[in-house]
Amino acid sequence: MNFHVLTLFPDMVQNGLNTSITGRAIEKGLISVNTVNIRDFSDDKHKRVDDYPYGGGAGMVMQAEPIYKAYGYLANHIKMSKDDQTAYKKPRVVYVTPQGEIFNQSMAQELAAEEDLILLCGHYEGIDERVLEMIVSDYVSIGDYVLTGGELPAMVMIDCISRLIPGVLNNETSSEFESLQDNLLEYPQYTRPEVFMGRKVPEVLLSGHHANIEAWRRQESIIRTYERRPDLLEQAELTEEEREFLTR
Ligand code: 6GU
Repeated sequence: MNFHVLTLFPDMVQNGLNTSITGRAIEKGLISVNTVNIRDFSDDKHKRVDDYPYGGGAGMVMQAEPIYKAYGYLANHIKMSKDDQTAYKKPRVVYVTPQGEIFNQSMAQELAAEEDLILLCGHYEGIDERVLEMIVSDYVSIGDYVLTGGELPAMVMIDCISRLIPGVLNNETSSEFESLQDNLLEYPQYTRPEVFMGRKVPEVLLSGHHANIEAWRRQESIIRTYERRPDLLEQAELTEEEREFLTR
């Protein structure tokens, strides 16, 4: 999968993702992260990309033209990289903004099916609405808080989507049975030593009895979700018995 990021801070995005699991995924060719610096498409002699808002008010607004040109350059670059240009379909363009739909695991799964994904990162007070109307297909936020720019949210989305792509995680199945896929939180995990500062690993995990271990983990997942994220339980698929257990 190819991620394309329209940004004023390409180094931030590259440095953040060239490391660890995403870095290895890039090396293996499973994903690519292409950054386009919006500033390179400013025709201003001082390379300005922002201006005062019409109507007044605090802050600056990113101008339409550099973003439109950067997008045009990128869309052409993507098209030309394809073997069959007649089969080319316009990639989705995600504008990362606190005004978007809240990103979640099912959105990540949906986006992981795309061959190319363009992420547009804003700064300052926002972007001229006209260029958004022209190029953006999806508005996505990573949560109800405000950040200084869209780069971190774009990196969050790329990280989350990448680990769903086959081969990115060492363990082929480790992204299948985990938190949130099924609207349940993960069960607690333990590793050596068996006793840490007087605290023992739960006996069942040392028993070697796989059915009991599965049952214990399922129960711990449900209890943990009930305690920490009761809002998720409504969406979770629980048996009648499990629902009843929670009402006790
Ligand atoms: Cl996607 N962008 C910015 N600038 N702030 C955010 C956000 C996005 N999601 C939460 N806060």
